[in-house]
Amino acid sequence: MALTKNKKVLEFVESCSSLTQPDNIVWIDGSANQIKQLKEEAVKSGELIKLNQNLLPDCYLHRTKVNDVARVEDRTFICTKNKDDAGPVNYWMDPKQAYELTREIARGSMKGRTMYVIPYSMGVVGSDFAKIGIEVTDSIYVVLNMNIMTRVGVNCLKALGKNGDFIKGLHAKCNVDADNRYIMHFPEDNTIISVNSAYGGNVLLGKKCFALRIASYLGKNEGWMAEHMLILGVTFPDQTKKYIAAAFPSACGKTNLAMLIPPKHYLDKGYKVECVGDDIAWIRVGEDGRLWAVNPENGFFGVAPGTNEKSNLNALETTRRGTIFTNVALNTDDMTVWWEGLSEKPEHCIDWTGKPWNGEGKAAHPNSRFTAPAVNCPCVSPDFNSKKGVPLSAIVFGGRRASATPLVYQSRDWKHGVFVGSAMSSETTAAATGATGVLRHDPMAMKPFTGYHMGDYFAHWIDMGKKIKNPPKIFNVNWFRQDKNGNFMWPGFGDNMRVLEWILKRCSDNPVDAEETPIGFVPKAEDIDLTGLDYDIGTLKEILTVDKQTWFKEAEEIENYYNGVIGSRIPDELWACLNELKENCKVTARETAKKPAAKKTDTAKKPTAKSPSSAKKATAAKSTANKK
Ligand code: GTP
Ligand code: SPV
Ligand code: MN
Repeated sequence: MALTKNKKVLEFVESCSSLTQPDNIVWIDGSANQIKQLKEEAVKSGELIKLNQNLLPDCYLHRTKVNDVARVEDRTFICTKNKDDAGPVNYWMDPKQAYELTREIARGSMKGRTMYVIPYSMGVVGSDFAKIGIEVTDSIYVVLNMNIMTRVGVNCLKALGKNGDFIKGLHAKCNVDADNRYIMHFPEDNTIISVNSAYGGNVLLGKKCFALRIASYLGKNEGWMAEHMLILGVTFPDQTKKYIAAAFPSACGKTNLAMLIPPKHYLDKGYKVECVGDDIAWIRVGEDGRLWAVNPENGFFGVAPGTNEKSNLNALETTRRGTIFTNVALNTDDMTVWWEGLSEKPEHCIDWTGKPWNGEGKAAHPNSRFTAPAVNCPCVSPDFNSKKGVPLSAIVFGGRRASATPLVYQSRDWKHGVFVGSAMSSETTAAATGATGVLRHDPMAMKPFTGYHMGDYFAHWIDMGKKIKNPPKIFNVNWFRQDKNGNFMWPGFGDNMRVLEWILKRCSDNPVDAEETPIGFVPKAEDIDLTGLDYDIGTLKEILTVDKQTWFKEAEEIENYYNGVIGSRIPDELWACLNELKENCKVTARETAKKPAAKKTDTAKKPTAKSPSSAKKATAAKSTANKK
């Protein structure tokens, strides 16, 4: 029975059911009883495997089809009337064509199946920040995951009232046919249609589809920001608190940083790190002129491989009850789960494809995941359900860079920070289909998630800066520098606290000193606390070094990207920063002679940047690379 009198909701549900022709329609009310029944049904049908209920109470394993294990960026479309509005880094399809195509695919596809109607809220139900969505789906897996990842049920319909608007989402699993898989976004209609997948980001429509792609578009028009960012709080020994938001591309360390356990001497002193969010932040300017962030989600859809007691104990603890595992291995001796990096290999296990594992290849898919409720997390922040969110002291960008990018550096100001974000590149990971380990541009970690033109997105960041009286400081980190043998040069994980401490010391009224380099401020090696760590300060110095020649090449690469890919909508402020970077990195003949070129401590003399417009002309004439 319909759970609302909201005509728009009823019409939407009716239009979905007349298209897909399900045998039954079930409204998800969010009650524990209904969820329990759905789990039982899914276990019966084989969609879920019940795990050892003593060791992992209320935990289940799900395996997807082998052709359906990650986001499909090349089948994800932004369907704006005007192609230009989707911009150069999104795939675009004409909305009329996209509706027709996906409707044809979905037509009659729920015959013999049940259609579930999931009312959900991104953000605390009824808060100023929150937005309601309705996802219609024929997958119990989707219902159960959405029930963990978002706030689901009748409350959301109540909050919507009789006339409220919502984001429409239709998911039809169809035959999970990769050749007819489409993830369509219609930002101008607040609508998402997903067909022929049953995996994570392709089908949990509240997450990347709504909370980033559609929300970024809404944010641009309404003056706020939807970002691919974790949010964490640091409590200092004197009990003051500061908050950081950090944008890293998929599978580049957000969940791990958000839940980090500081090294022992920090804990002994009284430091504490708490998790507000691990993937998405909705950010607004508060009345006090600061940026305030909320996490619109209610759970974690985290990468399983590499998660262990040492790397991320908090994540592991979070997954010990009420969790759905996707594409991990099944330890058949005790009906628990296993993945690479968790522990010693189990004696008997079934791999993620459902076959006995003989020790060759991966037992768990590299993009296998856990879906776990945020309330389970031992370090979840008391601000997790705060309606107004948390004030940000720092924004941190970061990516997976084997070389070039230092462990940490600070931008000179908001505009330069926006430039640093826009210039991000990172090596691709298993979170999306396609080759891994390929360096690609991923501005603000939003390349796959911006629902409009990337140049306008940069401009929106610049515009936001004008509205923030007390902006957070902007930094860039890189936990992934490698030596010539391919070993990581920084211990990472909990030890990243040492870098966070420096970042927050730079945000204090009495900031710790730093060295100015061509790309921004880097720490003096002795200002990174290495207490309790067996780590060579020489290595630290190496990963803090900014090599001018390397960065000159990097600047040229950014210029190619600006010119050849993003194009004319890039704001002048960013061209000015690019020119400044190039100027800063020009190596004089004398410097070439006494290589390696490194930090300059003389901050007084700054090169004059070319005027943005003349720079634009000059570069536009030069570059033809990277047209897409
Ligand atoms: P998504 O959920 O896809 O957005 O990924 P994420 O950004 O949350 O990444 P996550 O924290 O799950 O980490 C992804 C992978 O990077 C895992 O295999 C981690 O073990 C590894 N990783 C995370 N943090 C660090 C770090 O500080 N150093 C190193 N070397 N690896 C890390
Ligand atoms: C990511 O790829 O950034 C994820 C996983 O968080 S998914 O939800 O599949 O997008
Ligand atoms: Mn994550």
